Amino acid sequence: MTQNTPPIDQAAVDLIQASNRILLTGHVRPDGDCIGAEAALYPLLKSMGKRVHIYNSHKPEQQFDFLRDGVPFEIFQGELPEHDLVILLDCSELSRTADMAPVLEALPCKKMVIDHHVLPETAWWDAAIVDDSASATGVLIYRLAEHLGYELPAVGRMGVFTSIVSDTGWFKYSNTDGETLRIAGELVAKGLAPEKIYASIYQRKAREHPQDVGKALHMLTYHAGGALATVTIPLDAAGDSGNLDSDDVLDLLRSVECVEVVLFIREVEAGVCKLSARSKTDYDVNRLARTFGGGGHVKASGASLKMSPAEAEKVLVLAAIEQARNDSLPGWKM
Ligand SMILES: [Mn+2]
Repeated sequence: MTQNTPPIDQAAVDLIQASNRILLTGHVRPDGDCIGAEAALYPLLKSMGKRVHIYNSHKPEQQFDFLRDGVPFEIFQGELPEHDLVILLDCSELSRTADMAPVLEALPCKKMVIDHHVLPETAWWDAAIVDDSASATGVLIYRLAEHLGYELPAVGRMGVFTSIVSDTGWFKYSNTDGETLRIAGELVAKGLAPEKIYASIYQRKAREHPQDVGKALHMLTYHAGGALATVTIPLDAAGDSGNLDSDDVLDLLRSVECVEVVLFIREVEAGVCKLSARSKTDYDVNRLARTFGGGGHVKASGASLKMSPAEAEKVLVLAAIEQARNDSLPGWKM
């Protein structure tokens, strides 16, 4: 453990130990951190003799299929089996599970949150393992395994590593701390092959992928003298906005020297836009996303906006510039 690592909350450990049937879930369109944390927690709980199910609103992307080895990911289809405990991973509000939320809420069982995002003001859960300074939810699972003296099996180790690399941009972002690298080092020392995970997650794109990136970049606009970049993708005539991984565009735009903040806005259904916001400076995109009912981290946040893509871009750009003005950021030409 690093010096500032908070201890695992004993109430959370007690609740896990007292529960026999445990359901794991996470946010919609689960990312590598969410899927990785589930793949790590599943065998840990199984080894404790628990009956465990994983239910998500969407199935894991194909790029994470190496985490399916012995880990049954089920898709929510309106009903959930009975449980003693639901553990919500990589988010802290049931609404982030979309369609599952009302069903989860109605379950007469205990609820736990394991998350590293900035938390909502009211703690509605029965117990939690939370630390918004942790680089990934997978780090919290690794801490829990360490706390319990449990050795993660290969799939669990790949789960934690996938969590970490997904949320640190393969160790590039400022959340890459000593603990993150220590854990990654321990996983590699135990036999994990980073290049295999890299190839699976990042090097299996479809042949159309480069053209999709090209198309998205046609929608690039700079604002505030170049400190702010937006890429807005509306639905096409067929009602599709592609399935481009926002990071493919966000990474590229962050590489531009003057750019401090990138907003990737995609219309996911008619009149509903999903925002992915990234900052490479001290600009707090969590604050920006919260203005629109979203949230996340200081440097990576998201939100869902019920408006047209043009309207979403307009209000987001205005709000982003307003925030820069309030904070008197020098790089922003207003
Ligand atoms: Mn995460």
